[in-house]
Amino acid sequence: HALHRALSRAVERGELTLHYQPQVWLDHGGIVGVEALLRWQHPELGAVAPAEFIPVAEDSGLIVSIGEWVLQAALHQLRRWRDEGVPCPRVAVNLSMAQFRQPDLVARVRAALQAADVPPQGLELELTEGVLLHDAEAAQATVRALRALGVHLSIDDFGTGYSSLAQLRRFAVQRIKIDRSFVADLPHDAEAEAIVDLIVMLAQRLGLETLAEGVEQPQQAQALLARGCRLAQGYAFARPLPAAECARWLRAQA
Ligand code: G
Ligand code: G
Ligand code: MN
Ligand code: NA
Repeated sequence: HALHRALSRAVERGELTLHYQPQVWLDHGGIVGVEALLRWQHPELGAVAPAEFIPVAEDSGLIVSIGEWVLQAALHQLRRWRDEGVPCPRVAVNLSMAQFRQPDLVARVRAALQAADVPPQGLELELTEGVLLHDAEAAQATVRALRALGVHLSIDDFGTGYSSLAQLRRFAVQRIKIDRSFVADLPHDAEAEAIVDLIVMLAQRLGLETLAEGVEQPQQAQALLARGCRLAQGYAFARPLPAAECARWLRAQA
């Protein structure tokens, strides 16, 4: 597979970069953190979309080494921002299933935090619902160990996967990210409203925060806040931005 061959060299050739998308409090606009999102610029292919290359990386196992690079790069960026006085409490990193299942994941995360000199509270790991389904015993142990280390955990794309409500109770994450497909149909679609209501209510009862993804319009932000969702991310606030632009955005907000 040509894409796979190209991707396998992307890290060493420095073709991967991270963009950062701010996450904000809906009520007062304060900054919660940023999500690190991979970008790949290939010399001949140009910009390859994550939707195209992440599945290739996942199927081939390359996601483990790429994900390790993402973790280190995101934490070093946060370190630089802190040194420069850029206000950013936390960076969120997407963790794929294969990474989550590495036996030495917790040690790797601890080492990456130490290498970047970032406290565990400065890192959030975004898990997918699939992570919770597979080998529930081992997954619970990993989640507990990560929490004990002090990193924040969230469930990404919530509502699109197959996890049951019972799984949420067993896994000690702090936050649910409401998938943008539900947010897209707010505020006037009764079914989308019902689903968002259900997720927010469930989260509140379990003591979890909710963050809405893909908020593009102020009316969506208002509808979410009215329904008890306090955190958001989306084009209404900022697109995923190159580090320098994100730093300017963060400074301007503070
Ligand atoms: O960045 P959007 O712009 O297109 O990202 C598309 C998809 O790629 C999202 O589902 C996102 O979770 C995933 N993605 C982006 N960056 C990373 C990453 O560093 N690791 C993993 N595993 N997935 C990522
Ligand atoms: O990891 P996750 O699946 O949450 O990835 C976030 C994805 O959502 C990225 O592809 C990012 O570019 C995209 N995204 C971020 N904000 C918006 C938005 O307001 N609208 C839409 N349609 N996509 C968004
Ligand atoms: Mn994500
Ligand atoms: Na998502």
